[in-house]
Parts: sequence; structure tokens; C-alpha cells
Amino acid sequence: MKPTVTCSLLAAFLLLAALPSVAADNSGGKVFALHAQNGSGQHGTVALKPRGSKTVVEIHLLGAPGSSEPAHIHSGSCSKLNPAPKYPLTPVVDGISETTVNQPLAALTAGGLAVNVHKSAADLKTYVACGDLANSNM
Ligand SMILES: [Cu+2]
Repeated sequence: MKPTVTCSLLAAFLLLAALPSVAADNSGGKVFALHAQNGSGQHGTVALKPRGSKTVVEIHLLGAPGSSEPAHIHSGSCSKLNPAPKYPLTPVVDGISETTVNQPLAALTAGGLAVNVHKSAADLKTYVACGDLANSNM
């Protein structure tokens, strides 16, 4: 009797655990332009894809090197960026970066945030690309 009960509870738990991801609205992603800065020649897009209460942030940069380029979401805008990162992103390598940020899409696109990419960990001061996460939906 006991193993059956445990098994049923486990099945019920697994079903409940699976439900939110099934019920979550994962449609309605947004794409923003990343513009080259400081003559880097690196430009591309940042795509934000809702995953329930989280957001997958995907950077695609053309002209990026194979070396690691730090990337973050900052408060402010590309023309007036707060230098302190707000949410860290996976460093861009070969123009690609993917990060799941623990914020809903609406919070990231409400305005006042920008994605920027830095030349290297040793040269964070040099920005190579930036994109405002508002008013530029492609
Ligand atoms: Cu940054």
C-alpha cells in the first residue's frame, strides 16, 4: 500500500510541477537592435523571449571576435548608461550569448534598460555594442 501512495503523490507532484510551464504564455517575444559603438563594427540584435516569469535573452552580433565579450543589462539608455550592471548576461563569444534572466519580459521592456557589450573583461570601459530595450522593437 505504501509504495503505491508514494508513487501517486510523486505523479501528482510531477503533474503540478509541469503545469505552470504548459500554462505559461511563452509567445510574444521582442527583438531590439544592437548598434556598434566606438568603431567596433559589431552590430546585431537582442531577442527577449518570455518563459513564464523569466526571460531568455539572446544576443546575436555580427563582426564579433571569438574571444569573450562581457554583456549586461544596465539601467539607463545607450546614450546615458548607468555603468553599474543591473543584470549580468552570459559573455558574448563568436557573436552569441544566451541567458535566462529572472525577470518577466514586461519588466525588461518597460523602459529605462539597455543591453551593452564590452570589449573584454580587461577593457570593460570600452563598449562595442548597445541596444535600448524600449521604443525600438524591430
Ligand atoms: Cu555592461
